[in-house]
Amino acid sequence: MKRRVFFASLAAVLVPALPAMAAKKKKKSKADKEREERKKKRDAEKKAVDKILRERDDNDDGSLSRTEYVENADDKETASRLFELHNKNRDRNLTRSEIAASLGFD
Ligand SMILES: [Ca+2]
Ligand SMILES: [Ca+2]
Repeated sequence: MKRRVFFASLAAVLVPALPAMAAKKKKKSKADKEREERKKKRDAEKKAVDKILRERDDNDDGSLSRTEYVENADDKETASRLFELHNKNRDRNLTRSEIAASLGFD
């Protein structure tokens, strides 16, 4: 009798948990993995661009002017050339996407 009560209690605890356990064991699909990889890459890109902007974006407009880019660099001559190289649309600023590209993100 005691044993029956024990198993009944055990079942009462385990049965509601079964769907959750099954869900945890579910293997990640290829699409899930690819989605996670893209998210990781986006997060890394955002983090890297945010860091550059924190360090150099003096007027906090979310982009880098030539002055901000060059004046905050150690090697100003190289920075000047890099600004030209990465400023793809030839305007006055490096946008987030241009900064990301300059860091090797595509
Ligand atoms: Ca700026
Ligand atoms: Ca630009």
